[in-house]
Amino acid sequence: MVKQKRFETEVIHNGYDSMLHEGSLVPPLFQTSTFTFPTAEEGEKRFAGETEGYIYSRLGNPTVRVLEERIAALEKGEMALAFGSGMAAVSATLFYLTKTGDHILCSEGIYGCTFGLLQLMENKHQISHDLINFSNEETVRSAIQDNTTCIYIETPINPTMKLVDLEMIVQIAKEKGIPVVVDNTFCSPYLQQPLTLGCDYVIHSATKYIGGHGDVIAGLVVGRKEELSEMMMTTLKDIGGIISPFDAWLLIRGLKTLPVRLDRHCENATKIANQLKKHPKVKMMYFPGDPDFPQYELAKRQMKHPGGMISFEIDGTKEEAQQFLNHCQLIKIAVSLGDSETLIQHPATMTHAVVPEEERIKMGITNQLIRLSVGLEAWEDIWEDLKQALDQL
Ligand code: LCS
Repeated sequence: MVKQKRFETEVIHNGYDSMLHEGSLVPPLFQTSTFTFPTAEEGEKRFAGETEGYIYSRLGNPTVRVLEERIAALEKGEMALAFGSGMAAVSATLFYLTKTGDHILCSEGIYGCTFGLLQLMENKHQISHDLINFSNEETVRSAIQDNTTCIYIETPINPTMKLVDLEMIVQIAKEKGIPVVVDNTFCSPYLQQPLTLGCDYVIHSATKYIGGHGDVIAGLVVGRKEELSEMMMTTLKDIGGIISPFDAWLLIRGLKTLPVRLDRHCENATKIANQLKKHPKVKMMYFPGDPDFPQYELAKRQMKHPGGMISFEIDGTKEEAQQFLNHCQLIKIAVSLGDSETLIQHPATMTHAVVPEEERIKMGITNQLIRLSVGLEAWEDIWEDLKQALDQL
C-alpha cells in the first residue's frame, strides 16, 4: 500500500500517475459522454460488472475519478462521489438515507436551499425533520425519535457561524446507531475532517473553497465504500446529478492550492475581524477565531484555523444594512463564498430568504445580519472598503 503523504502534498499528487497518461503532468480531461467497447462480449462483461472499465460518463469518468480519489484521501474516507452541485450531493445523500415515514434531525441553522429540500421531503414524501440546537446533550438525546435515520449537521453553520461539537454528537449517534452527515463546506478538509471524529458522511459544496475561483458549481460526498458504492448505483446514477468532466478538471486544479489559499483567507479574516469588532456601527460579530466568540475553545479544538467567513450585525435597520452593502466598492455584493474576491451578502433577503421569518429569527438570522466571505486581496484594502462603507451609516 502506498503511504499517504502530508495534506499539502496529497492535494497535488494523490490519485494520479502521469506515467499511465503519456507523462501528462496534469490529469487529462476526458471530455466524452461514452466509452467504446472492443467487442460486444466485453460490453456485456462491463455491464455485468465482470471486468473493470468505463461505460458511460454518468456511471463514471476517469477525470472525475481522479477528483473523487483525491478528495476521499483528503477527508480520510474510503470513497467519494462527485455531483453537479452541492445541492445534488445533499439531496442524493438525504434520499439515500431515508424513506417515507423517516425522520431527520438537523442543526438549527442550515443553508437556505437545504432547508427548502427538507420542506420538500416532508411535504411530498412524508420524511419529517426537526431543527434543533445541538449545543446541549440532553436536547439532542430527547429529540431523537424511533424513526430518526439521519443526523444532519453544518458546522460552522451558514451564516451564523455557530459550531456543533462533533465528538459529542458522534457519541450519542453511535449509541443509537444513527449515521451522522456533516456539511463541511465552510471548512474544507484542510480545516476540519469530520470522518476522523467518527462521522459517517461528509458533504461539500465544492463550488466554494475547494474550487476556490468562482467558476464551478459542484458537490462532493465522502464516506465508506459500502454505502457510497450503493449511492453511486442509485441516487447518483439514477437521479443523475453528475458533475461534468470539465468541472471535475477545474476542481482538481483548484484543490492544488487549497491549503495555501485557506491560510491566507484565515489570516485576512482574523485581521478584518479584529478591526470590525472595534467599529462603533458593528453591534455583534460572529467569527470562530475571536477570543470572545462563545465557542472559541471548541473552534480551537475542532478546526485547524478559524476559517474565512465572518458574520456581523450592524447597528441599524434592514434598509441601512442594504445601504451599507451598496456603499462597498471593492467588495462585491454576491452570494457564494470561498472565492479570491471578497463577497458580501444579506442572508435574510438572499441566501436564507426562503426560510420563514419566525424560523429565520430562531436561527439567529436577523435583518441586520451581514455575511462576509473574506477574499485573498490585501487585507488593508478590504478593511478600508468596509470602513468607508460603515462610516457612511
Ligand atoms: N451547503 C452549504 C453550507 C452551502 O453554503 C451551500 C451553498 C450548499 C450546501 C449548496 O451548494 P451549491 O449547490 O450551491 O454548490 N451556499 C451558498 C451560499 O451561502 N451562497 O450562495 C450559495
